[in-house]
Amino acid sequence: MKIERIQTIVTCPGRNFVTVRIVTDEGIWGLGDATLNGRELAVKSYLEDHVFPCLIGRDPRNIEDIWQYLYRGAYWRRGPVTMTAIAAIDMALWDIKGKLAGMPVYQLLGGKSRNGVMVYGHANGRDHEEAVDAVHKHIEEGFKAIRVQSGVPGLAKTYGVGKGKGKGFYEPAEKGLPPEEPWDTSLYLRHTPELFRKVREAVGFGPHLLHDAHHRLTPIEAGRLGKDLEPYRMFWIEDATPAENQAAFRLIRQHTTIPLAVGEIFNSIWDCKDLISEQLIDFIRSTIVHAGGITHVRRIADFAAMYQVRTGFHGATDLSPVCMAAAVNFGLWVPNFGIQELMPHTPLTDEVFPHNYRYEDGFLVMDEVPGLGVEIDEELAAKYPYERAYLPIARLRDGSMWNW
Ligand code: CS2
Ligand code: MG
Repeated sequence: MKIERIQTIVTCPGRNFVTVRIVTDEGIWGLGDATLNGRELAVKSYLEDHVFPCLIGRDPRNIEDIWQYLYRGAYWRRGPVTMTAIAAIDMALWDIKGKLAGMPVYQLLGGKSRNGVMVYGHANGRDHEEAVDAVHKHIEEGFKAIRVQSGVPGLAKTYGVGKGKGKGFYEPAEKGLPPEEPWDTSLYLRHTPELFRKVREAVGFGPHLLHDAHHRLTPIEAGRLGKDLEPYRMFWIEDATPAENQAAFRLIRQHTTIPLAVGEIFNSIWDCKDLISEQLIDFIRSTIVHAGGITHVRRIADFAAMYQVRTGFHGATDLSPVCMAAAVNFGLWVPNFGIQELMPHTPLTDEVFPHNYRYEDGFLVMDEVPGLGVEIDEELAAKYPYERAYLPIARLRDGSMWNW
């Protein structure tokens, strides 16, 4: 069997997605997600101009060899563009292998360890009251775990909070050039514990509550936030501080027992080796599309399992339904599963990417379908061409760049 044709499909049904389709000489095809928010076209070029020519004619069943060929053979290793490109090829090859074997990818990984993957939804509000309303709505919809973000009084706009009222579709990336938003850590640290006091008061201690600090705190500020949120029994605090310096988490651990989650911007096991082996985190969020595909994330998960660190995959709107299908397959199998993020795609996106996974009472479930269980409607996708869009940038009142 040989790889006969490979293409990228770029579409923007509300937000940009880059998808890879690999077709074999026996007509079996596989899909992979290659979407890197705000840098989509860089991955497209990396694939088309450098990777595709090297894969034509190769045996798609040799997933591991192709992974090593693209990682070691590139000479230049790691990084978000490279590892997203490798991830897209890897996902498509697992999709093909599942179809060849006539079974879902989770069966190839080792079968089901659970019947569904528990997800957390996004409850956000422009103020605490709206956020509490959004939490209630998620509970009504069966969510067992809810991430809560709210506007911060005194800040015009806060990351993670949509323009609309509470629940509904929120897209962090904005069309045009990167929006620059004011940030003030002291306001945020003053109001966030108050938010969770109100949420627990309103809904009790049943639901799991999560919060994303979006890399906006220094290690000691993160330690303080953790201490202040301890009474509210958080499931996790996410991206409390940037993790380039993995040792920074030692300081946070010294001050709080709140579970820590990190890794949505990680691209390889090297980004989290120390965080995991020193027990500095409790959940690893590096996900299939940005960390080298199923083949590499399986290594990260297996390594994490040795330290009782569980998976908490990133699942925001910029991870396409192709990545979500791969994540659900992975989540059904992985022994040290923790939780899966679920930010709803728009109905149009779901139409462009028909998929088998579905939400049921707080979980994502899927049927026994060969491969990843996702497709792309190329005709519909072609109606929505790429539109330049970027994630927001934070600046302090004095104009300094923040986002450490
Ligand atoms: C966020 C995302 O969902 C999350 O945890 O951190 O909104 C994230 O900022 C975007 O997915 C980045 O592309
Ligand atoms: Mg996040």
